[in-house]
Amino acid sequence: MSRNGARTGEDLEVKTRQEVKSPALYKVFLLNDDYTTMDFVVRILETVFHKPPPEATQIMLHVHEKGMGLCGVYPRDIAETKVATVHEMAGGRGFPLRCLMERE
Ligand code: TYC
Repeated sequence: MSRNGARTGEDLEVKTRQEVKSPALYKVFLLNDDYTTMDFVVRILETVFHKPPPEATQIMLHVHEKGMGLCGVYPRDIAETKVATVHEMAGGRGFPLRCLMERE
């Protein structure tokens, strides 16, 4: 704002930068456990995270061997929905599969 209260080019530049700020992103991970079947985890990766079958198998094996693995990166509401969907689908089948999200 200038001394006489009028908007300056600087004010407009600040406003434009705020309006295009992109939303925070969250990484969604699957955790390993001893009970969930490999087939079920692959199906979760294909249906919830839209991974093609060979990549879904690769991610599942990575989680099985290393303990956790990245499934995707999403805005917060989408990441929350994916975590909830995994827990609902796993719980419905009696599997203890866990999924978590972490701000990027
Ligand atoms: N460790 C499980 C088994 O041997 C398979 C598994 C993989 C479970 C990935 C969870 O996120 C997971 N049946």
